[in-house]
Amino acid sequence: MPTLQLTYFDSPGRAEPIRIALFIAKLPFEDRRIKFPEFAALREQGAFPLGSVPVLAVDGRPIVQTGAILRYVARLGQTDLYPTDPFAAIVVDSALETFNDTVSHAIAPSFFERDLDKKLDMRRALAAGPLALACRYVEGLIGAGSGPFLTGTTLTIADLVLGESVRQYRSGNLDGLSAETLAPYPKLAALGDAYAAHPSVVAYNAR
Ligand SMILES: N[C@@H](CCC(=O)N[C@@H](CS)C(=O)NCC(=O)O)C(=O)O
Repeated sequence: MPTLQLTYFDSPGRAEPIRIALFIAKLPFEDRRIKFPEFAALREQGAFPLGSVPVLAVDGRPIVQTGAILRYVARLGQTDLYPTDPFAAIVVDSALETFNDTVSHAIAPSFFERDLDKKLDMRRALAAGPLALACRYVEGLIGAGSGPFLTGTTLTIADLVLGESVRQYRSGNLDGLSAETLAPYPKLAALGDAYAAHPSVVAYNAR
C-alpha cells in the first residue's frame, strides 16, 4: 500500500470529501494541515504542481485535482464510492465537477470580499445564477434515480462533495447562504440529510 499524505488548509473546503473518502476506505494517511503563510512559502518553493491544494503525495509523488484524487482513493480502497457502471460514473463525475469546479470557482471571489454588503450582493448573485443552475441540474440527476443519494442508496464520492456543500450552506458559516438557499431543491436537501446521517459520515465526525 502506498504512503499517502494529504496537504490542505486547516479547513474542510475541497479536502474534506477526500479526508472522508480516505476514512471510509480505511487508508492510513498523513492529514497535513497548513496555515496560509506556510502555504505561500511552500508554493514559492514549487511544492505544489499547480500552485494550489489539495495535494495528495502518493509515495512522495505530488498529485493534484480533487476529482482525480477522490476517484483514486475510491479505487485504491476497493470501496463502492465510485461506480463501475459507465453511466453511473459519468453522473457521479458530472455532479462532482459541477460543485467542485463550477460552483467553487463562482463562489471564490466572494471569499476575498471584506465589505459585508458587497459580499452579500455577490452571494445573492451566486445563489440566483451559477448556484441555482448547478442545484437545478443536480436536483434533476438525483430525481432520475431512486435516491436518497445521487445514484441510489450507495454513497459515492459525488455525495461526499454534495453533502459537504449542503452542510456548509446549512452551517451559517457562509454569509448569505443558508438552508433557505436549498429550499427549492428538496432532493438535494434530502441528500444532505442522508449524507449527515450516513453511518460512515457520523463515525468520521465522531472520531
Ligand atoms: N482544480 C483544483 C483546484 C484547486 C484550488 O483551487 N484550490 C484552492 C483551495 S480550495 C487553492 O489552492 N487556492 C489558493 C490559490 O490558488 O492561491 C482542484 O479541484 O483540486
